Amino acid sequence: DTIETATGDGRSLYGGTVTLETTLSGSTYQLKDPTRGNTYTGDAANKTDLCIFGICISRAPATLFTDTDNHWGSGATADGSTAAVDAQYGTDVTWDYYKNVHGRNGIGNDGKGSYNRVHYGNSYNNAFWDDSCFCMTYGDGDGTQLGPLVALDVAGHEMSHGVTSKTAKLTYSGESGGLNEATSDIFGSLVEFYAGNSSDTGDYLIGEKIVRSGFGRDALRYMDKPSKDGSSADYWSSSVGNLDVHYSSGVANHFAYLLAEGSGTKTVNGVTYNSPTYNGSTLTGIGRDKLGAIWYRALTVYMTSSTNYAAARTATLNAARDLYGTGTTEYNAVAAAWTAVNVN
Ligand code: ASN
Ligand code: ZN
Ligand code: CA
Repeated sequence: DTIETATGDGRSLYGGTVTLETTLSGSTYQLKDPTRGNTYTGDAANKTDLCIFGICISRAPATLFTDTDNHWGSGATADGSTAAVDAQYGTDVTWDYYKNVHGRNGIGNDGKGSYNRVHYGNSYNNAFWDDSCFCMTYGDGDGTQLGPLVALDVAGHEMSHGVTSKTAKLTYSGESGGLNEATSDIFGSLVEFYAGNSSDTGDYLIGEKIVRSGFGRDALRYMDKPSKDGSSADYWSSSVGNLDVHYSSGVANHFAYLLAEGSGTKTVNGVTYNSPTYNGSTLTGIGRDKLGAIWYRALTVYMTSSTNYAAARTATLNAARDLYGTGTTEYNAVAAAWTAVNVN
């Protein structure tokens, strides 16, 4: 069969109708993007992996989605691939974000794509990155607490775990684990802003599109005030490394929000935030683009597997020095935002 690149479209769950670059193999379209390293999306068919300590006895499949008309997802040509449209679109946008904003060519900066598996398990309320398959996996949610976990910020979060795995390799426990998680929340959110999708606008909430009424709040996590989730830390303390990594991440998520947007009350894309500081200081933000540039350079140049919060302060200050110079507004804002989350 002849293989060529085609342009199709998909009706997504959360992002409206989106453009998808696909592969035409003979007369069959595949949900595989030759313009982004052949990143593809497959069906896990409600199966699960059987793994112990990273060794897998069996794996859920990733059966490549195919279509006859290159119009994917629900609607007139319903083909069961709706969640797949969101996952493929999410990793497309994340690919573009890293390439166009940070000059990074794919997760490993080698031009190679990864893959998504959707419909993992039954009523599975999670999504995850897995180093052993180098892939992203998404549950459909139980429909009560969560819907399909394929929104932009979730896809950006999971794919960013791959970037961390290829760069700083932050160990997934203790303070470094919190920094690993925060890296995924920060870039997942910056991806959402970058997408500029009017159906899923950028915000500092994580998972706002996937939560359902049974979840009891309007997002999984809140970067302006992480403790709004009932578990995350707003500020560093000597015990923060004992928390689950999705809660110790709060300190860095809060830092990132404060660095970009500043303290106090602010409305962005219709969402109002109110971000406190440890020392009562008033901060002025330097914007999302500079947050992204500083965090990306810190992650890829200065952080290591054992970076803790004190070392993250140094890493981001080094990055700000490289990018903007010592004593600049940006450099001073990094220092002030860490101090405002009690990292000194
Ligand atoms: N959704 C979670 C995450 O990506 C899965 C996990 O607990 N690792 O962080
Ligand atoms: Zn994560
Ligand atoms: Ca979000």
